[in-house]
Amino acid sequence: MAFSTDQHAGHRGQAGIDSGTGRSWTVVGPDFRIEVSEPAAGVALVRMDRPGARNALSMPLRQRLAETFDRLAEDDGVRAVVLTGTTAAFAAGADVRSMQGVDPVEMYRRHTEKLWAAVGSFPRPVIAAVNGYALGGGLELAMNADIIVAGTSAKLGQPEVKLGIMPGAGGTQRLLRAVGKFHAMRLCLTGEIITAADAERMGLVSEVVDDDVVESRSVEMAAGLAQLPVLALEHIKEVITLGADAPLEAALGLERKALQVLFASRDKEEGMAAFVERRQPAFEGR
Ligand code: CO8
Repeated sequence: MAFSTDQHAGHRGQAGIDSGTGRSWTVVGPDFRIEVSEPAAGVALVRMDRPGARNALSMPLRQRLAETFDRLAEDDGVRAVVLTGTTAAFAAGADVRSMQGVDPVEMYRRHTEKLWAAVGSFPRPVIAAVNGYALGGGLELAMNADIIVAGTSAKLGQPEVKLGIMPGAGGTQRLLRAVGKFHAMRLCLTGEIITAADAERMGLVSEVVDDDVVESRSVEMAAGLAQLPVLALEHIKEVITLGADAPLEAALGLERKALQVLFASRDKEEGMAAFVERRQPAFEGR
């Protein structure tokens, strides 16, 4: 299915395929679109839609998604991002058709790790709002977010083994770190697809809500984050992300240093003054 290009072009990231202005734009690919909107102040909602393929992550879709996150990262006014798909699927994995007949050198040259890094290293909070399938590369993408909100009907898993391959963009390692050896082994070895309730029990998702409020709940959470002091948010995210794989003493040192840095921020003075004076704080992001 081909999407038509919006004629009201405001921004053009790449030759004639982006349209829109400010914090709302649409990326139009050959068989997908990525819609960016600002549903609340400081919140970017990024919606992937590749109809007919359960949002399978083709290389063009991955590349444009990475560019979208790079562009959002440059905008200090974007305080939190909600990444979502459609009601049918967050993403059903890497595009299986695009991997048929592909050799190892081509797989290497795709450098998909760089594309996911645009999401994983986004400096401010990212919430994955998951409806439907989050499988294989789709679950790997969700695990690059900081918070996962899933609908009750969501289905998650790493089914790559059934294709004769294995996860290759964090599905073994991020999953291991998120849920521990025995759940990670079960999911990756069996390829079993689990429910949102099972995922919540094993700590793979942050919150499970009714399917029809996944997006609104995620935006509500992001809007709350967008009101908080951004330097504190960025430091918390950085310390949890980097600290997860560091020795405990080093990670605790990183935590202390980050806290000490925040004592140089105007928002720290404002937050504490507002508490003592029993008023709402007016954070500046400085
Ligand atoms: N890739 C390509 N096309 C897909 C994919 C996919 N991952 N998933 C679904 N589609 C397509 C189907 O082929 C079908 O297309 P068509 O109508 O033209 O035949 C269409 O989407 C609808 O799919 P279904 O008819 O199968 O819909 P159902 O609702 O019956 O089932 C499922 C939905 C359960 C999601 C099913 O489609 C499915 O099992 N999909 C594949 C899931 C999967 O195996 N994902 C893992 C892929 S491998 C991976 O992600 C990691 C590889 C490691 C690489 C890392 C770096 C590149």
